[in-house]
Amino acid sequence: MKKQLIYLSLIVFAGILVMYGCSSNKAKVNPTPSSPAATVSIQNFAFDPATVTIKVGSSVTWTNMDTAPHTATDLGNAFDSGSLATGKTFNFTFNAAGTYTYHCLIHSMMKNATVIVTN
Ligand SMILES: [Cu+2]
Repeated sequence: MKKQLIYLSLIVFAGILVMYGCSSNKAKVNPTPSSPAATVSIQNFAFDPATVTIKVGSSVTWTNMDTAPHTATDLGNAFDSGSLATGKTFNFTFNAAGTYTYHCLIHSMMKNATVIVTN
């Protein structure tokens, strides 16, 4: 009986670990509905909004509103705006679903921005 209890608690513990592992990846999923297209302002050394959700085949347009140059660079190399001067825009169309995490190559604190592309 005691052995069964130990097995049971091990199984529950493993289950919690698995659930935690899965949810930690998906915790950042934005519950807002997917948009046909999205715009992101780069302002005050931040991407605003930091997360956008779009449908496959839609595009995101970034606009640099700062006086400093910025980039929008995907960590998985799906897209890279290159250096955007003040007022410049970059547009990218996402043809594959997934979560794209991007950052600014010039400013290391501008990180963890995401584009979520849904089917
Ligand atoms: Cu920057």
